[in-house]
Amino acid sequence: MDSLWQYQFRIILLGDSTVGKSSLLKRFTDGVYSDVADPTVGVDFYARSLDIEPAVKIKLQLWDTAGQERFRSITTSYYRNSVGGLLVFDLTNRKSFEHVREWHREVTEHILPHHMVYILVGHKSDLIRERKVLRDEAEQLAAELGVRYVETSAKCNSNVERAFELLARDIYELMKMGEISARDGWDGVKSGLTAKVLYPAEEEAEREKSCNC
Ligand SMILES: Nc1nc2c(ncn2[C@@H]2O[C@H](COP(=O)(O)OP(=O)(O)O)[C@@H](O)[C@H]2O)c(=O)[nH]1
Ligand SMILES: [Mg+2]
Repeated sequence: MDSLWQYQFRIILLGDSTVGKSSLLKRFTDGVYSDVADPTVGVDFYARSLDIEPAVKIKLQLWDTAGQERFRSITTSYYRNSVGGLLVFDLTNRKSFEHVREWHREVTEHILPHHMVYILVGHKSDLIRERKVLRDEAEQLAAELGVRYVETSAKCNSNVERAFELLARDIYELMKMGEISARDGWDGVKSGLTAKVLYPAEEEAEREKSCNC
C-alpha cells in the first residue's frame, strides 16, 4: 500500500550540553557517528519516519537545541509546540543526571495546562568504566517521573532506534486513546492522511483493471 506519513510528531531533545543529544539525532536520522562534534554547528531539526503499524507511518520532526542548553534560554514556543521529549543525561556525568529533574520541571511548567510525553535516556553506555550513574538510580528517577528509561550509545549504535521508537509508540497509544490530538495553532501533532485508502469494492475494481487474463 502506498502510504506517506499519516501523522507528524514534533519531539525535542532536552539535557545539558555535551550529553550527546546531537550525536543521538545524527545516529538516528543519518546512521552516522563522529567523535568530533562541533557544538556551535547545529542543524535545528532533523526528520525521520517510522512505521508504527502496518500502513501507519509516523514522521518524527526532531528538534535539537543547537548549543543553547542553558536554562531559560530556550524559547517557550519550542516546548509548547512539542508532543514528546527525550530527557537525556550522560551516564559518565553525574551533574547531567542531577539536572534531569530541573529540565523536567522547567518544561512541564512552561507547557501547562498541556502535557508532554517523555522518555529518560542515559547516554554513552559504551563508556562502561567511566560510568557514574547506576541503572537502579536512573530507573528510580524514571519511575518517579512516570516515564520509561533506556540506555543508549550513539557510538556503538545501541538502543538509539529503540529510544525514539518507544517514545513514538507511547505518543501514538495516547493518540489512539484520544488523550492527545492534533489541534489548530499547535505543532506538536499534525495529521496528514496521505495514504491511498482502497475500500473493498474499489479494490476489486482495481484488481480487475490490472488483471490481463
Ligand atoms: N563515548 C561516547 N561519546 C559520545 C556518544 N555520543 C556523543 N558522544 C560524544 O560526546 C560529545 C558531545 O556530543 P554532542 O552530541 O555534541 O552533545 P550535545 O551537546 O548534547 O549535543 C562529543 O564529543 C561526542 O562525540 C556516545 O554514545 N559515546
Ligand atoms: Mg548539540
